Amino acid sequence: MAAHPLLVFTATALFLGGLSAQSNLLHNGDAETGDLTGWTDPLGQGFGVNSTYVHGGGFSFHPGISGPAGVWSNELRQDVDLTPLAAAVDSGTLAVRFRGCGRTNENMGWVDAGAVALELRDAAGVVLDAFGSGTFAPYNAWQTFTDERGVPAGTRTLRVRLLGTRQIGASTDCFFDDLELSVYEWQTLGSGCAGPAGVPALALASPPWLGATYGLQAHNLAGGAAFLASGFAPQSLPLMPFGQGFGAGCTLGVVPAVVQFLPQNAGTASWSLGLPADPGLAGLELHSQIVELSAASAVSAVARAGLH
Ligand SMILES: [Ca+2]
Ligand SMILES: [Ca+2]
Repeated sequence: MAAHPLLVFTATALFLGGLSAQSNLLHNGDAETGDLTGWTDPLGQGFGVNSTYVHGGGFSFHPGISGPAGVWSNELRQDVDLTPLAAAVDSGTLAVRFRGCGRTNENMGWVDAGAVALELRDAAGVVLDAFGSGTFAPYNAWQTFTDERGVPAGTRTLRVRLLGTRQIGASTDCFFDDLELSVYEWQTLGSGCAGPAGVPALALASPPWLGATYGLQAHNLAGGAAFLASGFAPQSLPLMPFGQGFGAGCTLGVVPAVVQFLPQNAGTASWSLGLPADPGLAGLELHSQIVELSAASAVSAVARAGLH
């Protein structure tokens, strides 16, 4: 039987739940220290916490009574240093999610506008990308927001800004609570090992956030029996000695802890894993690799994804 040209494709998905094993990169994002610990007031125009309008726990952030009566702006800011993740940032494999709650109060047509912003800044302070919530509305009720985006190469600081503006009166009545900033990294690594359907590819179907479902999709499979091996450690084990038609360039890239059969549909296969919302898992690296076997054609393909 003629040997088929076989290539092993490796791909790695990396997940970073946080710096120093935290899933939330923000300090005191929920105001539950009862003060402004972790935050700064760059304008010096006043900001504090309150326990009257709270989304979770006992406190939220609130500009409140500050400055002279009339038009006034307030800001509370926190910078997160991404320097420890510079390699991932500059390889273009890091993504960030910013989420939380905000509330704009309105009285007799006067709006105390609350909004948040996320700025992705380089080492010189240049804003490379940004998210803005706009004024939280409808008024007088908590609103939730979520933003997800890739982190541009060169980003070194994530700046979170809580913004309040009043038109009249002596108190800026907008509120912020349960703010969370998280990152993950995902990437494919290595070269592929082609079977009759070409070089298999792995794509990220859903991001590996703690408390969410991490999903992968494999393409270019050849209709053989596909298995996904998952584990926490990489390796480089040549597969050719095991037979099954594996070529010389085929390696097993993960130390398997779990192996699952994956049904195929027209050359694609999906895999997913629910990740517990356990901050202790932050920084965990998960490697996954698809191995395709076919007794008839001895087709094999291997892919690897990881969670880091
Ligand atoms: Ca709170
Ligand atoms: Ca007011």
